[in-house]
Amino acid sequence: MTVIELAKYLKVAEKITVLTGAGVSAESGVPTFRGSEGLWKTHRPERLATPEAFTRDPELVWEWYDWRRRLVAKCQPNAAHITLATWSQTYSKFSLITQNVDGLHERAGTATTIRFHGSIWELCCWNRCSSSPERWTDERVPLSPIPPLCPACGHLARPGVVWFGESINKDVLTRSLSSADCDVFLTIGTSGVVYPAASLTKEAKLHGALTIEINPEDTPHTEIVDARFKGSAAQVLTAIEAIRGTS
Ligand code: BV8
Repeated sequence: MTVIELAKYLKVAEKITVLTGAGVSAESGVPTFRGSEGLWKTHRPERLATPEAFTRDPELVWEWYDWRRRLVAKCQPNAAHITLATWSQTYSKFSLITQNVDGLHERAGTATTIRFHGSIWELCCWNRCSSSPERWTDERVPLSPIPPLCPACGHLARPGVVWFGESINKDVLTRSLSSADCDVFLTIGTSGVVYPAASLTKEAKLHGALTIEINPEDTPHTEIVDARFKGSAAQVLTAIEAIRGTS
């Protein structure tokens, strides 16, 4: 399938769903997780992105998240985020499910982003105390003190993200599964190794959606999608929009 053919298909499609991963933010300067310069290169996931790691050393985990918050705060949405934001404002039935926690889709203007793994800009009470909201936004960079505390009960606060071994929010999972029933499902910038997010592409295929992958590398999705576009999210999406947006 060519970019022109996909652009023409998108022009007449009604329901579009996009699943994004860290690759979409790579061109904004946010390191991916598993790439050669990735976040996991110097930090092992089980040492930082699990409840056990947080129990063992909350300060180490918070130092990693604060470092990521400070890095992301200096980054800007790139052409991929901006094109997807345009689509979110163009299609009445558009869903964007992101595994990213950086908030760049929202900053680009995609209003209703389904945050599959939560947000690095939100905190929760580690004790889940009844006097604090389930999660709250705190965009201070740097955070102080580290580790931050729950303003209601004074105990530890935790990052508002989903760690390995933690379940996806039920409402988020339900909304994501129902958005997989669409005309076109695009999987963009994800290595497709983290579940259950990675199962959404197959879910869309089962619903009969046209499934598309945009990624410079092969992934487990590559052999199941209907068409793959080998390239960067910003370049491929810009090329598609140049045709879709004018034809
Ligand atoms: C759960 C936290 C139930 C926030 C993250 C089967 C079913 C269910 C669960 C499992 C299962 N098998 C295993 C599990 C357990 C586990 C899992 O999937 N493990 C994997 C590693 C095998 N899943 C879970 O624990 C999930 N919970 O299932 O609950 C349960 C409960 C108890 C026990 C079992 C099950 C929760 C997973 C959430 C983990 N949290 N992040 C944070 O700190 O950020 S995961 C982390 O990986 C990020 O969220 C990230 O989004 C996610 C996926 O990574 P990618 O986004 O794909 O990034 P990556 O670097 O890997 O790849 C980047 C890609 O971009 C590459 O392909 C590259 O080629 C491409 N790229 C690079 N540049 C560009 C580009 N593409 C386009 N343009 C470019 N310029």
